[in-house]
Amino acid sequence: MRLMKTLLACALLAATGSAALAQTMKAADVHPAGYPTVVAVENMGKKLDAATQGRIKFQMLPGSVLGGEKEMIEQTQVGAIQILRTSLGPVGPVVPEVNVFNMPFVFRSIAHMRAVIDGPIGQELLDKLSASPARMVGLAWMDGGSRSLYTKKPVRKPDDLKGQKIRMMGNPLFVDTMNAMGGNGISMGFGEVFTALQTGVIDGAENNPPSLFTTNHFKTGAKFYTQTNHLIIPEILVMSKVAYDKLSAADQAAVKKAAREAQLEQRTLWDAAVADYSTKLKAEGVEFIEIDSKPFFDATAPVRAKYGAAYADLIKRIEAVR
Ligand code: GTR
Repeated sequence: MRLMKTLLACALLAATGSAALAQTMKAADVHPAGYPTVVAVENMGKKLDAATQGRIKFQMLPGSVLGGEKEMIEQTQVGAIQILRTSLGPVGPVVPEVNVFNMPFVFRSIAHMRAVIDGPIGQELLDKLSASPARMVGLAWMDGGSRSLYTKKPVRKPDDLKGQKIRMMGNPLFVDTMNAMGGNGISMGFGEVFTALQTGVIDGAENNPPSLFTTNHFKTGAKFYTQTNHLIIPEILVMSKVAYDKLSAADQAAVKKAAREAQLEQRTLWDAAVADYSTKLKAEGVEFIEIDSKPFFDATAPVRAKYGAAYADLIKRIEAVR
């Protein structure tokens, strides 16, 4: 009887103990509800809730409610956001080691990028981010497709970009990329692009079909979508180190497992979204201009030389991935 009572007391203590450690994590994304990254992270939260008996839950905050990516990265670093899905682009200025994936034409194709992020190099880069002083833990990669130019005047070759101000994500590497491609790169947050296009502060931008559609940027007259595919940048899912360090080893492992599953689930959602939004963009009158991207590849060689020097061996390994 006494033993029973002691066991019961222990069980009760364990239950209240774990309840006290329960964390509702703010999960943030610039994209709206329903976007592939948002859905995959929501599903990850549901799985974690079940796997940890409610110790870990996600509160999804989509649609830039907590700011642009630069601001959200800062909030994640200090622990105000616990889970962040962001493009790797704006992470580059904080963790320079990841810039290798941000270089123009570093991946031959989306299939090549996927093979790299799914394999040892992908894991190495997540680990480098986690080991950096940035106070973020790299959990998983997601697909951001490939980025192409959209402008108000058709562009077919680097010369057509002369004098055109093109919005790029906040990272000097991208401004250099656009300048090398023939235009004038302007660094700006995602949330400012619509008004900047509308008022003529910029003449164009670059992104994948789901982002071009959901932001309505094409409604500003930027309806020539030139298939340059100059940047294939993976998205990254990170956790604030502040939150991660509070978890037990078992819960940390559960988070990493669920994140890896989210990486693969998002890919399926992504492929469907690209097909769906490309059809919708065409129906809205967006002209997809097929081009030979070689002149843009050649024009950006100095950017790869400048930024790639620091990762020469890694780039050779990336190229060797089939
Ligand atoms: C999207 C990406 C976002 C954001 C945006 C941008 O493709 O998913 O994370 O980086 O591009 O251009 O700022």
